[in-house]
Amino acid sequence: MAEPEEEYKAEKIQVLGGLKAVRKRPGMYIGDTSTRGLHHLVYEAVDNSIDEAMAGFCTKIIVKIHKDGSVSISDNGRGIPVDTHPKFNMPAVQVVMTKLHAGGKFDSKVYKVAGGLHGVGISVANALSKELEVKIKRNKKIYFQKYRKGKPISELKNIGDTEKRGTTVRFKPDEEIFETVEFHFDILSKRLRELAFLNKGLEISIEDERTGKKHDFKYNGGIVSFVEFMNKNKTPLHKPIHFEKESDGTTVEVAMQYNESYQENIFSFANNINTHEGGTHLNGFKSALTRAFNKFAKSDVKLKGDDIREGLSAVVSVKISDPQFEGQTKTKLGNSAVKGIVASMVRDKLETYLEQNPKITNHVINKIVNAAKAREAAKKARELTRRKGALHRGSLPGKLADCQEKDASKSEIFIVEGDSAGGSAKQGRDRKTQAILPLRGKILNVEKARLNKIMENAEITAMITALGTGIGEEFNLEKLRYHKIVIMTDADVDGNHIACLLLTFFYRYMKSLIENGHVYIAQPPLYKIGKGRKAVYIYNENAKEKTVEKMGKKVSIQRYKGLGEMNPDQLWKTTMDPKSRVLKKVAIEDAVEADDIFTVLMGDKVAPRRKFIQDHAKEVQELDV
Ligand code: 0RA
Repeated sequence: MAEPEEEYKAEKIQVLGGLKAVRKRPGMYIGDTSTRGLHHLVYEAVDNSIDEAMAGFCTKIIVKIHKDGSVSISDNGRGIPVDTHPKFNMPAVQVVMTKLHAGGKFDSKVYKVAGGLHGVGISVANALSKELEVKIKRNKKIYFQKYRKGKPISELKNIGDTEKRGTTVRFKPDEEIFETVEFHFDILSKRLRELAFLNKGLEISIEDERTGKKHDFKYNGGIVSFVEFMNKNKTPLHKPIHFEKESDGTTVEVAMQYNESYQENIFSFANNINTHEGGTHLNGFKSALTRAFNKFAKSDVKLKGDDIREGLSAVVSVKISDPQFEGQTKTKLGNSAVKGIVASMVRDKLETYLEQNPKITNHVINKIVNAAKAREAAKKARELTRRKGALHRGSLPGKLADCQEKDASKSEIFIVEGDSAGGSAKQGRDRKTQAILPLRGKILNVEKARLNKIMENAEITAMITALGTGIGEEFNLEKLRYHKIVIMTDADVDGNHIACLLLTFFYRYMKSLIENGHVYIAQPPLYKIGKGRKAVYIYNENAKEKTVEKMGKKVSIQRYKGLGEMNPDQLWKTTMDPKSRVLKKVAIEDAVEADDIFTVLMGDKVAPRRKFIQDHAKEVQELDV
């Protein structure tokens, strides 16, 4: 670990405001007060330790979820300064904990994050905590201070001696503020793993004292390890390619590796923040990629970006001093200069690489040319479908029972497994707002086919036409004819498989439908429990026991194996009626994991699928009862 070079001066800590405002309007500072906002508190604290690591003074971060519901974040950095801040006449740590946006600006190597939700400071976690304790090891001493709802309840005390250095912050979120105060190991673990990939060599561990679960992350390969991780269940075409360059205080790092699949998988980050909406760094990368490959392809036809990125897994990470975050979720990098910096670096390095590795270059270019041919064929197929459609009435598929409503925001479509359930759904529905599209048998597994093959599948083309959005380059969310797309399948193994196939299709080819919250899964009941004239529908196993107990003896239990066993009226009441139904909205919580799940479950490698099913055997059994 590096020695502290500059002596700390308390007045360098910048202060922007008080904490009252944070408790009054927490959403302004952490986004919301749901599970997401709750976990954001931990990220704020971890970000401080990461800053300390990026400055070269910290090598290890430990996050613990404690039995009492609190969480602690420890690091072995320099320790938050404890000397008196001249302006506030209190220890610097107290300024950091009680004043909004207080942070140290010491040297240009410290990349602070401006705007967005990050970087609001640990004081926000303090303001929103029932209790917070900070312990600092610094100057051979141990210091301690405790707060309640952001206010100190004791002075900073020297409580012992030590040879070590570092900071531990432990807090218990305030249940007056948050809808839930339960921390999730998996949510924290995913983000910490990502941070470990992005900060090579940094050790990050997470431990859950409630369950004994523990993960240790340390990746000496950094984002190269990240790309290997992304491709772990795919067949790579070469070893990962890695570039890194620093100029004028901007660091650009890229790792990329092609695999045999047809999916593009690029993650971009700015100052460790996942830029889900992309931005200038991603645009720079894509444009350099297109130029470099076009320089090397012998054909006179220009290769298109989409074809060049087929089967590519990549991570683009930039660290810059004044990032501008834009977009709906503030995850789009806006700094215009970054595009050119990334593009020229990637072009330069990638062209050299392609020149020096002709075998790999040929292999990849072959794949790109095949992708281009398939895309051309898909385009023809699309035109054909369109022309064929135009010959029939309107251009909607024959088996679609459309709704009367023309306003998409008030319309729903149920994609239903099988003709018989489709028939019940057609009879039971509210025909004003609900359309029904029955699917015959299983749709094509899109994980194993290119778009041209997919376009030959009648069930899929019917679905694309019904939705109205088009697909591939033509996809247009504004043309979506129904804002709710409901997948309705039997609650058995086959039904699950069909739902998975449909989800894979949406995820791979119409991802923004999922990202914009348009895709739902219907929850048909598993049982009907009756007694006399009373009947209760049961949607999960737990509720079954409870209900039977409550209703007493002599109850009749009917188990529904499929949607077809319900008459139209029952199907309406239990599964389709907006007043009483349960719909599950499909959301992508973690893009790396989502890609992996689809690859493993729907891809062509058998061994990882078997392992996944064994690992998840319990859940599978529950689905399969
Ligand atoms: C300001 C200045 C210095 C360190 C820190 C803040 C610091 C903050 C946190 C928060 C969690 N862990 C942290 N570690 C360090 C450097 C002061 C010096 O020159 O020693």
